[in-house]
Amino acid sequence: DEHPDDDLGLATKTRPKTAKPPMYKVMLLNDDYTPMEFVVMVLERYFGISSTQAYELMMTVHKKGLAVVGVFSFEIAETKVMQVMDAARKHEHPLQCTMEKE
Ligand code: TYC
Repeated sequence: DEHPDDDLGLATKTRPKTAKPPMYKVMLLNDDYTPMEFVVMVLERYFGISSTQAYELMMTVHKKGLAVVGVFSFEIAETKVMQVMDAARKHEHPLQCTMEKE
């Protein structure tokens, strides 16, 4: 049986105490030289973003200086950064892609 003072009826939220892995934001940085079409291609190819969304996101980076293009586990984020940096290097574009813990 329930003692009258036991439950004040306040809604509380508890989180199951499971280890949740840290997530990493992958960001694209603006520069003056990388062609817009190349950035759009990178977003489509390596981040699976549709061409219209990729164009919008590229323009956000172009205007704001940088934008988060995705959030991933460490290993996936690291791979995305490497793929973008490799493609930029291969085409001799100064495009920069970085990751940061959320
Ligand atoms: N600023 C570049 C231009 O005018 C385009 C660009 C967009 C470059 C996004 C990098 O992450 C970038 N050609």
